[in-house]
Amino acid sequence: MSSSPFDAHLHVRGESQFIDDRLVPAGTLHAAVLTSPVARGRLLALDGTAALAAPGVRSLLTARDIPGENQIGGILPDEVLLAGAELDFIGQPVALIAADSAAEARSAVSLIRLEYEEEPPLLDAREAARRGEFIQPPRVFTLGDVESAWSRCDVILEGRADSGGQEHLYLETQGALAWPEEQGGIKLISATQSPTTVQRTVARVLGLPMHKIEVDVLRLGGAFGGKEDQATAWAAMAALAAFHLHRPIKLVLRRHEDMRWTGKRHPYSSDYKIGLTRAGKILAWEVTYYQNAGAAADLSPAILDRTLFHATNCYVIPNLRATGLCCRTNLPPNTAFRGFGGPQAMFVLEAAIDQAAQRLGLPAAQIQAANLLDEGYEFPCGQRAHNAQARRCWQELEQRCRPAERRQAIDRFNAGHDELKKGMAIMPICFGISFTNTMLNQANALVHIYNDGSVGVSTGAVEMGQGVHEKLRAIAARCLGIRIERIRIESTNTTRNANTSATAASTGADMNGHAVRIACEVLLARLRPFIARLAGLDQEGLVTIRREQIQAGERLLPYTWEKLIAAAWAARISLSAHGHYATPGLHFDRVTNKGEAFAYHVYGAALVEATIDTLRGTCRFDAVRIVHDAGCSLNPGIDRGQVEGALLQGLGWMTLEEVLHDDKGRLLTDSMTTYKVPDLFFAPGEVELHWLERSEGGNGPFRSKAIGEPPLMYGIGGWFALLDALRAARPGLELPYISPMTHERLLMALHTGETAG
Ligand code: LUZ
Ligand code: MOS
Repeated sequence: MSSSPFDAHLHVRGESQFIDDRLVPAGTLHAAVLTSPVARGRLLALDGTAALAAPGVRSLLTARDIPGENQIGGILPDEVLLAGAELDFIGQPVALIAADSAAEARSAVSLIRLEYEEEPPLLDAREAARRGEFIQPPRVFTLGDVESAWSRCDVILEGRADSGGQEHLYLETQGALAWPEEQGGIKLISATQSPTTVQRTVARVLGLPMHKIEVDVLRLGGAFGGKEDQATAWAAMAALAAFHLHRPIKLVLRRHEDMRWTGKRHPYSSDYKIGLTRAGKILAWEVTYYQNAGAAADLSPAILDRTLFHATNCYVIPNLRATGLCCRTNLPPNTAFRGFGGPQAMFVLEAAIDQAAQRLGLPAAQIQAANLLDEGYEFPCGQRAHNAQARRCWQELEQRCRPAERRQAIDRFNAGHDELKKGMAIMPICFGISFTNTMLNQANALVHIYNDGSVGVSTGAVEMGQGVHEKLRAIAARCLGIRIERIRIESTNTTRNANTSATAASTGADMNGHAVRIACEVLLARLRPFIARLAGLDQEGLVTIRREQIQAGERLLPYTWEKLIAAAWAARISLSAHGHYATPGLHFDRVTNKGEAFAYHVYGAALVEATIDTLRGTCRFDAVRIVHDAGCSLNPGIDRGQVEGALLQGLGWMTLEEVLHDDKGRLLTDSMTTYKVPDLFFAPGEVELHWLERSEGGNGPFRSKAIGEPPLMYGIGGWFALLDALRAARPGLELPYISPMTHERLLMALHTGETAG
């Protein structure tokens, strides 16, 4: 049963409503934001005289106008909404102008005069660490005894690996609409993955109880983690202006503003030491991650935790010490991005495995295969692998995609070509599903059966193009035994679903789907005895609803779904239910760093083949072949889209996409012409996707598995496939493990034997 997302036809016809498409009420004012022009400094004075006199301008608001707390930090209270005396990053909001039009607001912003002292910014994570600029104390995960393990190793290698940032480039930029309600309340439409976070933070900033703030989300034009925390500030600014001016306020960022002002995937720089036997068994792994957090905590501590949880990816590493340093710099606070620190950890380990393969004279794939985890394996947090599929995914990849034959074909090609060289790599993945902060693993659903038999479902799940609403529809239809067309998924709204977690951590369909299932079960538990009474049966246990047929055992009862619901309503049976789901079995101790952190893991393996042009330094991906464990998919079409999109995003992160700043902390790559993302032409020539056969299934509804983030990490194989092709062109080449492998780096490596670093 696979149908396309119910809003897909709206997207292709341009009929889907995003914030900027909403018809706004007459009298709506438009806001524009003045942000810090310097990455580090002190604000001495702000003169808004000229701005306030400009045409159409209604108001200028600064930190002084905040009636509640000037604080938007989620994990740590270290981030102001509007700057006070300290300027901490370029793009830090300082003041807000509300005007009759967006153009007037923006031109007035340029008239605000700032007086400030500029200081040299801190931009590099290692430099921040040298100066003791940490957002939190070091986090350390240990397993076994790494110190005593070194003496048992035949080879010990040390190295360094660096991976770059990544711009989310959601199609819809950050934005919000806010309007004043009776009795001082505020209603918001916000492009957020986390309506409750917006509600809580706006309440805090305005000094109001949460019940006075309503947040509604219809859909987002993409998010990828960039709207998990960072949608909040723009919503809070719109709310602040609506609060003061008693007028609806619209605040939508332009692309340049969004790229310059918002945080990205965290760049990481890491030192590692790996110890192996001669046969390639990994015995010890010591790693220090320098995470460039930017100027405030944002979600960085949680992201660093996920890095530590994924320090061993899908490999058995009995002795480990992984240290995570959350380094404060003067970049915009870096934030959630699909994978959430996991990909950074996996890149470092693959670098070490590659280095070991070179030293031992073994293929990297042999070391990878020799260390794949099995059932019962102890992860760094002490959790045991259950339903481990790492080896099955690898073996199925070998059977279906025949890497040994691909290797021979590549060697043959390389022997016959000078200008073009091919390479390949395998990337196996293991990704933990659950928020690493146990508390966040809960969701709720509200299901109404209307008295005409149609059904409205509300949950905390935000639709951002990932198809979660279509999956929830399928779950509700299956649970109730009725056609999917009867189900409508409502907007995500804080007055219908309270205290929801962000739609994040790949858990949206799992947790909200279970909540929908639970609510549907409550409804069925009311309907079944009612049906039994109607039909004069003494056993309600025989009653089922399947394909809209009301049955007692094999006997069809003379009711349609509509007739049943009309009768139940007439009999005054409640046709609304609320379901709450808390992922069972989770606990984690943040002092010992031990516990059951994840509901389950997602596994898979990808074989990536690439070709480089040794003259020009360009590259392309010829084929990516994947075996992925999607469990019992709720919608294979949606899941395929998620795998393909994540793969391309991962390949982009590893190759084309380079976030660059100058030495003053100004973003150099602030447009689509200077920041290159993969397009259709860069997509692999072939993407061959196999769902793991006879999957054991996951803990999602109907034994499905989360899909959003794990496949991004297949992209890491792209970096190593390019390295493999480079080595075919320049045997013995020694290359630092620096991602992205841009065309420039490829060219430099080919012609000078180094990468531009
Ligand atoms: N967000 C979060 C996430 O708050 N905690 C997580 O563990 C997480 N993991 C992935 C993506 N977003
Ligand atoms: Mo996230 S990186 O918002 O799942």
